[in-house]
Amino acid sequence: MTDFFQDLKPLQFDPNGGDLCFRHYNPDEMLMGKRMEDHLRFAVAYWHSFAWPGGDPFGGQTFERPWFGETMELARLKADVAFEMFEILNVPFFCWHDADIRPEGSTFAEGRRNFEEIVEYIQSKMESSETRLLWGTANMFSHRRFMAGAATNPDPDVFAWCAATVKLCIDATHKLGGQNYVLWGGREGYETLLNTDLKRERQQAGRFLQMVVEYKHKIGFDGAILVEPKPQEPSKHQYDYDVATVYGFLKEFGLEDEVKMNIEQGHAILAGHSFEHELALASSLGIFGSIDMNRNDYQSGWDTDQFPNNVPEVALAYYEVLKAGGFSTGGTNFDAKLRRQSLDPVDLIAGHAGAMDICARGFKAAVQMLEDGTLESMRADRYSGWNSPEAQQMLGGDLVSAAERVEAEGIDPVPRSGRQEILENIVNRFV
Ligand code: XLS
Ligand code: NI
Ligand code: NI
Repeated sequence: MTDFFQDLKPLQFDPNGGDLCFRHYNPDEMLMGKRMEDHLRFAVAYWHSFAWPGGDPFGGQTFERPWFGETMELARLKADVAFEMFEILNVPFFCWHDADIRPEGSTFAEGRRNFEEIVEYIQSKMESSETRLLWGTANMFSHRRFMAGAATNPDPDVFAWCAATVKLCIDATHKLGGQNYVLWGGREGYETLLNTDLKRERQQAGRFLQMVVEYKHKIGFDGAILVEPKPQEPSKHQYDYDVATVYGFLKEFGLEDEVKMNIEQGHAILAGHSFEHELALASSLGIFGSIDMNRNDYQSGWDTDQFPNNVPEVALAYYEVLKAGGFSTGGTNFDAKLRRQSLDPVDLIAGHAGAMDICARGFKAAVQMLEDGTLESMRADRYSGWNSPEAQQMLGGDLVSAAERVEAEGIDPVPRSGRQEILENIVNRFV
């Protein structure tokens, strides 16, 4: 045991408990025939919780963690503390980037050895832990070698480095029993079109993703490959802009049956959408995978990665997740940072515990909305005209036959209320 969390004990479900307990998240509560834990599949993000120093665009490190530094001993200490936190939170999953868990090393080979050694260490920790790996990913955006992109870099040596890195990270994800592998392309975009061959860069990104899928099949990794869309930041423009853009990209490269989406709440907002829009669209396209449940501050307009704290928003998101059939390999990852003044170990616990409670409340509301059925029956009723044989035949016909019906049948459409206020009032009964 480290002494980082001192005497903090694993949190219990207690609706009337004190500050450090779950008031709503009850892992064993049965909802729609399944335990709440198995519905929500919470994950801690290693990077923001254990590797992020607390900087913002105007200032650097505020957190002083005993494991900060680039040695293997400190990397092991970091893993020890991480697994202690997983136990305190009783969280079923975690996620990492290569850069979060190992010292960089001065050559690729040294970095690889560091990584492989720490992956072994994490594997040994997982043997005595309930917490499993939701996904692994590669950080191909922080180091200066990636400043002009990763797989989309004008320099083929960077492409090679990326290939070597992703191969290593998929191997490690496979070894640790990870359920997904994520690609988020923070630098896969551009700063200015004046120096960018957009066509070439998209081709490189497409070929890279095909290579990732080919490798997954080659080694028999049966987890899902997920792309995480984000419109901009750090790049001015990113190719994985939003779900619709990524779907077009997947179709172009023949990957629409191989790759699914990891959708982040804050990224949806940055793209000018709602979270539930991105979820509903991914679901309708058959590419819904997993979620990063962290929000942005609506005033600051950048990716502040805060823990969720808005039950109605979360409820509408889980409503879409449930309509998509719930998670299979995916889960609810908190890709969330503490605020930089939240210096204490207890802040890390409170941030996650509060987020888990918010999600539990939102999820329960979503279940009730679905079980109540009014929203879905009103939606079905709105489209009920399409159930008639004439309407269905029209879709199989052409413009001419549709046009002929108008006069032959004396068609004169009668506008109907969309009932938005009534629907919003219904949602309000549950949240
Ligand atoms: C950044 C992304 C990142 C991915 C993993 O905005 O959300 O944290 O989830 O690389
Ligand atoms: Ni993000
Ligand atoms: Ni994310």
